[in-house]
Amino acid sequence: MTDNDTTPAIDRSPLAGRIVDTLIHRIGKDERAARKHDWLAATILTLRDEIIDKWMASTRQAHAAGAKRVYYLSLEFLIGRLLRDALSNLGRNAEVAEALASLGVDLAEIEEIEPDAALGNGGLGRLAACFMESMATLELPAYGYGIRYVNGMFRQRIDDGWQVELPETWLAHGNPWEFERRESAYFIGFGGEVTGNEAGHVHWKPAEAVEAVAYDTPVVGWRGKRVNTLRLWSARAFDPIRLDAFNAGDHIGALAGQARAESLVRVLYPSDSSSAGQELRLRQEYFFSSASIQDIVRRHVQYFGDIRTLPDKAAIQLNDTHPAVSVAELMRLLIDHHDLPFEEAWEVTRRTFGYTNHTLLPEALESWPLPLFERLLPRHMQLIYAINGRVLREARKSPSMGDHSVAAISLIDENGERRVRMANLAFVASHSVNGVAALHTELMKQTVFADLHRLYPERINNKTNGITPRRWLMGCNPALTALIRDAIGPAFCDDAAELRSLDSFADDASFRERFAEVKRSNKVGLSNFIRESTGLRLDPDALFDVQIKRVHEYKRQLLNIIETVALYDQIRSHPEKDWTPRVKLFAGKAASSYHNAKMIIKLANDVAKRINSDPSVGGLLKVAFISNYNVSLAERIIPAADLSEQISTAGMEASGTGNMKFALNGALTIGTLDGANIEIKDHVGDENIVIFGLTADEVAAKRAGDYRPREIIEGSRELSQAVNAIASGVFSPDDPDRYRDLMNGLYDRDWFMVAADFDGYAAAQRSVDARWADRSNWQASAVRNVARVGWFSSDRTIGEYAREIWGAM
Ligand code: 26W
Repeated sequence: MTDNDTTPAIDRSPLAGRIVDTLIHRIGKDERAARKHDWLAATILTLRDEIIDKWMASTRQAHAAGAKRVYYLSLEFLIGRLLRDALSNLGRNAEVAEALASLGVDLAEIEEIEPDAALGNGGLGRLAACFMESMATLELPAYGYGIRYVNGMFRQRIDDGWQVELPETWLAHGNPWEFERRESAYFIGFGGEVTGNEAGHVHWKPAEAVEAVAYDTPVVGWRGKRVNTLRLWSARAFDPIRLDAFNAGDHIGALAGQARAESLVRVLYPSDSSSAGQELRLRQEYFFSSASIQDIVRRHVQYFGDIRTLPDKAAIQLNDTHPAVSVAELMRLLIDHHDLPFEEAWEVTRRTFGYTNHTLLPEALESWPLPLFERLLPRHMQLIYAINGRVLREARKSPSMGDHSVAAISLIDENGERRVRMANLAFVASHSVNGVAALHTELMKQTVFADLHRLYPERINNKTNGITPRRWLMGCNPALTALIRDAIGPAFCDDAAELRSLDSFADDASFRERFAEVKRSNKVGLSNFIRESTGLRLDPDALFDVQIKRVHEYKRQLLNIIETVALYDQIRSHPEKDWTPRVKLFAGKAASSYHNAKMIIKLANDVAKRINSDPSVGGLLKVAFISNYNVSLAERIIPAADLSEQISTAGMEASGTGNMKFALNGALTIGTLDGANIEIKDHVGDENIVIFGLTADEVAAKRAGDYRPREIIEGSRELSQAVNAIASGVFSPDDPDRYRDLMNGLYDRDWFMVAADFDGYAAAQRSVDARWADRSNWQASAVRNVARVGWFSSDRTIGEYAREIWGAM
């Protein structure tokens, strides 16, 4: 920071004056003592003061209009950093940068130290964040509800190639964006017993309870037209300290209640491999569901008086089944607190809820052991039995429902240990059940929800995911945004479909030239970042081939790594050939209890180490694993990508949203016919995407038949050499057997069909090399990708939800 004594206060803009005022009076520092974090906080607080007026106006407007409100319930909100988004949505970027510069502060530098709000795992959480921004942009009165995790998603460090999980301390410097709402607090009970009186009134007397306290963060829509609220719940004990125990000398035990309450909001998805972990997860789900439903009901009654009109004035969307217990909670409030008869309560509930499914993976379909559920939520268990009775009676009336179908529809899984099926609960209690891409929605109908779909054929619908172009183009790629604006004007900033006008520029050599320059400078920026953080030097003229996402076997990072090994082998055997210089970039976290995913991370690092230090491949191939993948890292990497890896086993990726972000930033996709890749192909055209591999039907047929991966591996020279090299320790000389099991998994079972798709993938990669050689053609395809993926804006998606599910537009 500069020596401020020489800056005459008189030259300061009013905005600069306000920032300094905030620094002094709210942070308690003067300009000399202020450090970057203080300037960041002062800037955010100053901006927040301005946002508050719009925020209140938005609330008043919705109230005056008697508008229907949308409630988006999600256990994850991966919102990342907020300052840049807020500044650009308010159109205040230049002004704030100037004010800060006059104070000797660099806006870009303080933006860079804002911590990522990493309150999510991956796609589902980031989708919730994009949706929040689009709902504000489309001026829908909407609230997001979730948990204010103190630590959120773990921070990933790579130690000698291994993933190490560290707590993310995003709140360490406080959170200037949020408002604590001490007045919005709710009682959340657990356990205890249920009694009934002669009048038929049921009473639940919980054995323990915590208080849910709201923290509100403003969400600013594009052009600041509307500001919505993201309301995250924290937990506190009713008795922060038991004085009797404390005075008796039990100083730790006296604080146990508070510690217990806080454990509820400590981390995102504590490992669910132990039953203690499982119970905590169910407690989290009920905690935030109950607080949110109580809040929604309170607001409705306050504004509209009669709880029976709830469905006309509120739409509640369940982001996957994590908040599905909300269904039983609303039923409980309607019946036990508002005296509605069961049938009427059920009608209100069904008209209010919608459910979005995000995965068909059986291990990700939530179900709770019945004894656990009953012990923790005895009243909700009764209501679930009652709902189940009603649904099963209805099912039995339908002639097409045999015993098998009725059992599949039941909310209780009776196979083995009895469990409560949350997806079935969410399905029967919603008027709309949607998938997140066309293929995914079809597969929902054919597989997990086949019987429910026959009983309620109108219910399942598709809403293909989208991404907000404010963050994923204008925010992360200002150079490309400026170039597009020069070419086609600013209309695309308000309507991403307008990007279409860029299409003809694909044929304009001078535009392609400038487009290529933007990409190159983004690649230089990323290379510098990687050099600073890992020491690795990259050639910005090489093809940047990128796979960044959660590490999971179905996403097949392993396919990419094995192909990298095969390519390495070929370059070494034929150094004389005209190889395309490539950089393979990986980033992603593995769930802490997911052994194979962690081995895949280690393998990527081992392969990188060997290849990067082998002089015989020269500069032709480099591999990097970048640690701690999060939203901010994605914003840095995506604008610099040439090739986007979307190579999941067909039928397994519900949609993918990274695929959309890359295409919007001018990367070509190499991918399978899975999730939204299929729709991206339809939009960009077959000639502007590289598709390979089995289709979802073919995968299903192979799994049902006799798939023999060993024969396939042995039949492919390239594949068997790569797999054998990995299995025999070529990349792990310090522990030659390290990858034995991982590779044997491919020989013996290969559930994710890496072997079946390998040759197709390798051939597709060589066709990428050939395309890359014709650089102007490549650039033309890249431009067409940008021009043709405007449809994947989350504004389009939210418009569809609002009209077709929420009745709110
Ligand atoms: C056990 C609970 C559980 C299960 C799965 C928690 C979290 C998950 C995933 C992380 C859910 C998820 O992120 N799904 C992704 O949702 C995106 C948004 O719809 C899709 O684009 C991705 O294909 C899907 O994997």
